Amino acid sequence: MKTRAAIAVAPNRPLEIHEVELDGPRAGEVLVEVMATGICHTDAYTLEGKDSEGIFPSILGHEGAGIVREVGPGVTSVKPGDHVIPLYTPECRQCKSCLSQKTNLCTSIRTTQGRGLMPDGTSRFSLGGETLYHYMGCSTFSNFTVMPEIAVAKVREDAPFDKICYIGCGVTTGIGAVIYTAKVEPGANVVVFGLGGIGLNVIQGARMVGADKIIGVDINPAKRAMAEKFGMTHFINPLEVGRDKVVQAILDTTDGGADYSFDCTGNTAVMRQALECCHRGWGQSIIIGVAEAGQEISTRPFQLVTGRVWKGSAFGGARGRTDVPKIVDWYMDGKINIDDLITHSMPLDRINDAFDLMHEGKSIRSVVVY
Ligand code: NAD
Ligand code: AHE
Ligand code: ZN
Repeated sequence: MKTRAAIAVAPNRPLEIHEVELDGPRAGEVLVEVMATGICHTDAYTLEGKDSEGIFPSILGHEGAGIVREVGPGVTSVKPGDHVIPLYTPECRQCKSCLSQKTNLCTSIRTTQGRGLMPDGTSRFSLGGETLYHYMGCSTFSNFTVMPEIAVAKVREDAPFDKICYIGCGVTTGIGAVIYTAKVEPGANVVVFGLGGIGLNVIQGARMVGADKIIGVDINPAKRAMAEKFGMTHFINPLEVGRDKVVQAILDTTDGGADYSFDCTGNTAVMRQALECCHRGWGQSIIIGVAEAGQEISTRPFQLVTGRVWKGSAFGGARGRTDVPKIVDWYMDGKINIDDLITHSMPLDRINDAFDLMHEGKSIRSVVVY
């Protein structure tokens, strides 16, 4: 079939809208009509050529919601008409990782996914005979896409696509990092570096679990008002206090250091500050931000010897097929706020505007509605 898609033709070039060819679902796969997709900073990072797994030409996008239109042979868990959220972290429930119950990082199709291919090693997308590669196993910047059955979460049908698409990455990543990865307890002091589409969801998760102080750190003062609305109690602008004084300011505000900190910037210097602002003996720092290929983190080992813990979190530690439908329920029950974080909406033709708004610091989340 033909479908409209935004193609990443090469690094640092605007996405190009084309009618592309899409082959139908093979065994274990489903055809999804994408109804809406968010634009995450990770899409921008890959488009800028910073992703060691970035492949061109490809169809980016990994924060979508849509409807199953066709299923391939052997598919049993979803049927045409089901509403789904594509999962860049699938949940096969059979691999060593899924069975361990120690991680959400299902490994069953990770190798082909990282090469821009479906699990059988081929792409379903092409243009004029040239292969177009999938992205994070999702490619939601296409009106129709093909997904492995294990990489879609079936969700309730009364939830609006233009809001719940954000649960496909940002909402789950931020809230999940608090509740599944860090397991923040009531009364804890929390610091969030980077108050964008992810960091604001960390703040909302911290407020949900009853954190005490929620300190936000961002170089863009325009992010302050929204962060306060979502539960931030203290704001630090490194450009005002001085980048080298951020850690001390947090130690002073928290009587010795944060119980939990979260990096939502992808900046390795910030990641170091996020670790070093943690309380001696027990403070945990969770890396969510994705750093450019080749970057490395560093600190004095003494920081770890004295009890601070450095962790990472992908997709908030959430098990997609199990946890995503529950998060959709939380939204529909009014327990979490998504609407206020979606600051911009546009048709696919204007998707490049979403990247501009992100880089200018003017949006939290932009959503393309097909
Ligand atoms: P965003 O652009 O919406 O937000 C980033 C925020 O960080 C902005 O408010 C920006 O002003 C702030 N910032 C940048 N440099 C800073 C600095 N030096 N100090 C303080 N604040 C700074 O991006 P986003 O969509 O929220 O994504 C944030 C990061 O999380 C990205 O690196 C993205 O790739 C990553 N991410 C990771 C996962 C995961 O599963 N681990 C999931 C989604 C996104
Ligand atoms: N491809 C990159 C790594 C990118 C990365 O870390 N992605 C996160 C999700 S970001 C969503 O916005 C993730 O889930 N990582 C776990 C995984 O298996 O990819 C690289 O460095 O090669
Ligand atoms: Zn994302």
